[in-house]
Order: sequence, then structure tokens, then C-alpha cells
Amino acid sequence: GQVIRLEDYRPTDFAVHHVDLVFRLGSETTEIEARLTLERRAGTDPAAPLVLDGDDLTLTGVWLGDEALAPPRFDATPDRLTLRELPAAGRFQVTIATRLDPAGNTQLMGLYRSGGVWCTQCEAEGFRRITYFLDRPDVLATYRVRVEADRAAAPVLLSNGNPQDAGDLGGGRHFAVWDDPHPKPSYLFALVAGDLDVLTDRFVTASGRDVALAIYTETGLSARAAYAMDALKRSMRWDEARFGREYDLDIFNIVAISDFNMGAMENKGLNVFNHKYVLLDPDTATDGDYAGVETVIAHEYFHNWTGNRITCRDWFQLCLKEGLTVYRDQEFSADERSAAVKRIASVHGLKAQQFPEDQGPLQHPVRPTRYREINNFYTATVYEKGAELVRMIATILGAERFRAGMDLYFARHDGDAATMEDFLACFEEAGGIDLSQFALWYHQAGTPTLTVRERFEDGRLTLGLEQDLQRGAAGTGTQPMHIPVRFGLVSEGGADLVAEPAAGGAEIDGDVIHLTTPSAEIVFEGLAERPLVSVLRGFSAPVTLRFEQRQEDRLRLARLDPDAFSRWRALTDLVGEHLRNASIARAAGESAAFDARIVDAIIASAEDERLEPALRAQMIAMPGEAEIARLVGQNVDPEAVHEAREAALTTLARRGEATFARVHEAPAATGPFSPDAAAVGRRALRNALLLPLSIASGSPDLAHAAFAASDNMTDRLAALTLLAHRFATEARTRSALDAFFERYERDALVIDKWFTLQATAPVPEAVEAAERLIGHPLFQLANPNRARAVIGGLATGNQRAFNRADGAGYRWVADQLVALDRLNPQTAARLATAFRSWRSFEPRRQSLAMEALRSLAARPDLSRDLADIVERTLA
Ligand code: DPP
Ligand code: ZN
Repeated sequence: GQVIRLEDYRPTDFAVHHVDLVFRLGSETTEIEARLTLERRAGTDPAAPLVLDGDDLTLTGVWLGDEALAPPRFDATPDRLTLRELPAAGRFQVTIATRLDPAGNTQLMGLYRSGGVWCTQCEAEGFRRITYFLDRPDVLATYRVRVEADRAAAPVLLSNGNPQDAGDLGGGRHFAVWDDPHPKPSYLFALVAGDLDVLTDRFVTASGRDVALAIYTETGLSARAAYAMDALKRSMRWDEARFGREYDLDIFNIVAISDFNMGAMENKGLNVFNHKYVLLDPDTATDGDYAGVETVIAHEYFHNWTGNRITCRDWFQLCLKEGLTVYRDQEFSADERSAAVKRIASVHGLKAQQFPEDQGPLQHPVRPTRYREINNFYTATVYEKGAELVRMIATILGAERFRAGMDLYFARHDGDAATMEDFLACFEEAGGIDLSQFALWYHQAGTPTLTVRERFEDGRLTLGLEQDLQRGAAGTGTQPMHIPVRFGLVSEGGADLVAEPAAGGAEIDGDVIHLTTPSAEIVFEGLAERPLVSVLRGFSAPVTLRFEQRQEDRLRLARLDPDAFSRWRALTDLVGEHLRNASIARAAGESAAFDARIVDAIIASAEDERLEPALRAQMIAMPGEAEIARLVGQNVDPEAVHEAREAALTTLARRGEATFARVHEAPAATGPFSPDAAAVGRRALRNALLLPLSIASGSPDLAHAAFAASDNMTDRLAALTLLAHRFATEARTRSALDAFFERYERDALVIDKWFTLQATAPVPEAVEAAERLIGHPLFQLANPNRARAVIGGLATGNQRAFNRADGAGYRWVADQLVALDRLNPQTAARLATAFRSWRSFEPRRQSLAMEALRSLAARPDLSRDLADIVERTLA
């Protein structure tokens, strides 16, 4: 495939001022007419042809004004429409007619059908599957959309903007007209038509605009959108309070769709969602699902300003809207729930998803400079690392100047298609700061290592800091970056000491050290006692921290660091290091004892009343097998990792049994169901304790009792997962799985969970189980959530089975990818990233993974999406 390069960017020769669309939806085919109001841009070649993007299109007519055109005035292929001899100056109109088969569109890009519903997905390049267009984000136009359909099949007709007209057409057909006054790029276009239920509400903005809110769902399910509606209203209020951003249309619609490649899509005034991020109730959704809905609802709503009002000049700038909007949704969740719990969850996610990406063959800078398939750049690096970069800007500038920079960005670029440079310039100006070195974070790929050393003598503490960025797959440079290191010096009693740094060394601003050179030293003088050094508080920079700190200091920080995030980090780093060392030892046929002081620290945190329960649940959770493999880094033996983790769990379970039982039985731990953060935390703690308690007793009785007693999905799924993962061979487990299936057979989102929990059972035989699951009558390869539940469950949620010693996991996943690729290349490519860490495994597994990847690469019929991932993974 062709490589697209940032340096080749140039504006289009033509502007599109306005788009008038007519959709005639039919059960077999859909006819579309697009009338574009165009104009040559000043200073361009007056004879240049208009070259429009298409993808798999069937053209049925072209007009210039009212004149029907024939070749050679135009020529058309499914992928391109070229028009010649167009007016040299002034506005003119081109009308293009196309015919589509939405029901046959299994890629779920462009216009497709999901269940009985017509819906669209246009980001990044789906609009060109509807009509020929200048399908790129820097072409902004107003849109007017007329939709016609059978009233019975589609009583609801929606598009972007405000409703303008509607009426009957006779013959059982009707129409609606929508008008979007805000110029937008084509990727934000949306249309939905179908028989849908609706939940409505209203919101009055800070300046008094009355906004009609509506969430559309499959019939019978609108009551399950209540929490999403609540999250939407809270998001709207928060963006006003925190960033001064108000909603700008009279109506805001959300539609929940069951076949969806992404989580959701921020189309102007008409967000389309994977129904997973809308539909909830306590009986069918877990607390994690509630948090996910809140986050995604907020994320898409926040895009209205960071993405829609200000969009991206080109797709290389994707982080401009995504990194920033993830930062905004993280801040929202932190404000709505517990900031420390949220930050821990975000950092955990960053390390689990972004670090492996940044440390393997799919590595790329946050602002890439080339791509073959843009769909493959909706990555953890662009999103999560992109959010970390915005967070660092906020850390460097401080809250006030950061807000001033955001205000300037909104004021200056409203209505623009902007770049990362535009964004950074606003903070340079508002903050009175030079961010040219900071900008390297956007350009240099890879996770920097931050090495910290400490020395204490005669009341003087010397901190040595050093940064190192290894040249990685992307080869994008290794210049020293600006790393903000938040820190504290903690007294024996657990208080933050105030210590003035001596002159010289790195710059310090309050509790932030600004490391801008390859290395630096900072000296603190006049300290009465040797302090405990707490560095990288709040994970103030996305780096790998190497700090050879005394074990007793770390244990003390785990108990008394005033910064809750740092307590969690101190403890999980100790546990992680043990698991890493134990895995390496096991692979060599040895064993490594789990230091009793670390084990006791975990046990103590379980009943530490100073910590909120959610935080205690995070403290006692053992790192997962994939996380341990990442810590091992090379020559990984996944069986050794599994055994080392099991051994650690057993040690913890035996030693902590009495404490865990006490905490588990505490009356405060129970109570009737409520989705608030405190109740969520209590459930998280109780469910986290189920695992060590079941291991200690060696019996599934506790999990069965929890399963039977559960009055909500969080508790039910936690118990069932434990049974399926640890007591799989028992007849009672099979009965529980069957009972669960029968109860929820008609509930797609719950059945996804049922599939996932079986595909993720940490046993080698999960490969055969997954093969049986795809033969199940309810398995549908064409439904992305279902495909992800089973194939993704095994490939990304089951390290042991995917990396099975005989290569069966790799081969099975590769076979599924081939089948899925024929239907849905985007989802197949996403799942293929499961292979990204293949080089970190021991040589035999490496060669088996390579064989599977090569067999994929050798197929002549791979999509560009999947071929791109496979080839980069092998490179
Ligand atoms: N819909 C995806 C998101 O919100 C892509 N824009 O991140
Ligand atoms: Zn987004």
C-alpha cells in the first residue's frame, strides 16, 4: 500500500462550502444524491481538475449545475472521481449520485445496517464509502440532509444539527430534513434511521440555551440509558465549569448501536455509540461498565469542542483531539469519583496498553509522520500517551496558566482545522514559556527511562536524575526531553517535609523538578533526618522509573506516603519486582521466596482504614500475567510467569487468610446496590478478596455462595469468573455457567461477558475452548463485540493460552483473523496487535509466533489494515 507522509501535506485546490445530501433508504439499495457547493481556492491552478475520494462506490450520475456530465468531462472508478473543465472562479455546484448496499456492508464503515437500523460511521475515511468527496478533515462545510424511508421500518430519521422539516411522502414513506449550521469535516457526518425507542431529557446551558437531549436505543431498552443520560448532563455541566465550554445546538442526540467498530463516535449533534457504552442496569452491567459509560459519554461530549469546533488539519494531528479529549475525560472522572483511584486506573491502563506498544514493533510517535492505514493509528499511544502529554503541559504550567492556554486555544482556533504546533503555541503564549524541547514528546517514540539515585550525608540529600531514551523501532530520535518529576520528601512520621534546594542543578518549581538535560543533581540542605524520597508522584511523566531505593524505605512509603497514588506505586512496584525475579528464577528451574515484609504490607493495606476501599482493592490486586511479562522484558516463559504468580498468590492467600476473611465479613462491606463511588469501592474490595480466600480454602464454596447471593452483575460476574478460571473442571461450575447463560440468553452484552470469561480462563486448553465457543449458535464473527469477546479474549486476555508452547494459540488466532478480515478489516487489524510483544518471548515461542505472522503476511488477499499491522509487527 501507499505511504501517506506528513511532509506532503498541502491544502485542497477547492473549498467545499456546503453539502446538500438526499438519502433514499430502501430495503435492498440506497440511493444518494450529494450536491456540493464548491469554489477554487485563491492562488491555485485555474485548470486543476477536482479529484474526489471514493471507496468501493457505484456512480449513477454527475451534474455540473443542471447539466448532466459525460466522460471525458469526468472519469470514475470505485475509488476516485475526477472532474475536469470546472469554473476557474466563483461558486458552482456539482451533484453526484451513488447507489449503495448498506446491508452488504460488513466493514461497518460508511452507511451500513445493524439489526434493522441504518447507521453511519465516517471517521476516519468512511464518508467516501457513501459519496465521492474531498474526504479529509481540513475540508469544512455546512450540511443539510434529507432522509427518506419507509415509516414502518424507520419511524426515526436522524442526522447532524437541528431538525428542520419532516413529513409524509405517501406510499408508506416519509422524510426528515436536518440542518447543521456548524461547518464540519466529513468524518463528523452521521445518519441514523430505524425503529428505535428513546429516552428524553433536557439541559439548560449556563447562558440559558435550552437543549433537548435524547438517547435512542433498540426497542424495549430505553430505560437502560438512564445512567448514560445522567452522565451526559454531568459532562455538560462540568465542561462549563472547568473549561467554560457550552453546548452549541438546540438538540443533542445519542444512538446506541449493536454492531460498532469503535467505542463511540462524536458526530456533530448526533453521537453514535456502541451500545456497550450506553445500556446499563445493575442486573446486566458491572461497576466497570458504569465507569466505562461515564467515561465514553463524557469523552464524546467533550469532543464537541476539542475535535468538532476545533478539528484536525490532517490525520497526523489525531492526538490534537484524542489526547486532549482523553485528558479531559480523565479529569472529569477524577472529579466525579476519587481522583487517586482514577489516576491509578489510568496509569494501570497506560502501562498495560501503551507501554508494550511503545516498547515493541508497533511503536510510533504521538504525532506520527507517516501511515499506510489511518485506522491503525487510533492507538494507546495517540490516545493515552497523548493525554499524558497534555497532563504534563498542565503540570509544567500550573492550573491557572494551563486554563489560560486552553482559553486561548478555544478563542484563537474555533472553527479551524488545527495542528499540534497551533496547540502548543497557545500554551507558550499564555504560559510565557518555551515548549520547543517539550514538543519532542510528540515526535520521539518510545518510553524514556528515568534513573534516580539518592545520597544522604550531614543533613544534605543529593538526588541524581538521569534520562535515557533508547532508539526503538520508529527510529525517531533520542534527544533529552523535558521531564516534569513531581516529588516529595517524607518524614519518618509520614509528613511532607519542606526543604529548599541549594542553588544550581535542575530547576525546581514547587514540588516539580524539571529535568531538561541528560542528567542533573539536586541538593537539599539542612535536613534534620534522612527523608523518604517519593518520586514521580501522580505519575507526572510517562517514563519507566529506575530507582534503587532501599527496600525498607519503599515499604514505609507504601504505608505512609501522604500521596495515595505513591503508596499504591510503592507497593505494586515491590510486588512487580518480586514477580519479575520469581518468573526469571522459575524459567531457570529455581524459585524465589516472596519477601514476607512485602506480603505483610499487602495484607495490611487490605484493612487500612485510612484508605478508601477502592484503593485497598487496587493495592491488593496482583499484577496480571501480561504485566509481569512486560517487566521480565525478554526471553519470557509464560508458564514460568503463570507459576510465579500462582505461587505468590498462594503465599499471600495463606498468610493473609484471617485478615482477608475479617475484612470480607465486615458489615460495612455489604448493603443494598447503589452505583455511587463508595459502594463501587466496597464491592471492588469484597470481590478482590474472593480470590485469595478461595485459594486459601482450596474450595469454590465461597464463590458459589457469592454467585448465589449476588443481586447485581458486578458480584455475579466476579464470582462466576473465579469459578470458571479456577474450578473449571467441577460440575458445579458448568451448572453456574449454564444458569448464567439461560438467564441472559437474550441479552447480547451479557452474553459477550459469558464468552469472554471462558476465552480468558488461564489454562492452555482455553484454545480448544475458544474453538468450541466460535461454534456456539450465538457466536457471530460479524459482530465486533462478539468477535472481540472470544478472539480478543484469547489473544489479549489470556497470555498463557495465546502463547501456548506448541503454537496452537498463535495459529488459532491467525486463522480467525483471516476469516474476520474478509468481513471487517478494521476489527481484524485491531485484534492482530495482540502479536505486538512476540519478540519478548523465549526463542521457541518467538519462532512459532513468527511462523503464524508470516503465514498471514503471505496471504495475497489481506486487507490493507491487517497487512499493515502484520508487516510492521514482523519488521
Ligand atoms: N470515536 C472515536 C473517539 O471518540 C474516534 N474519534 O475516540
Ligand atoms: Zn475520541
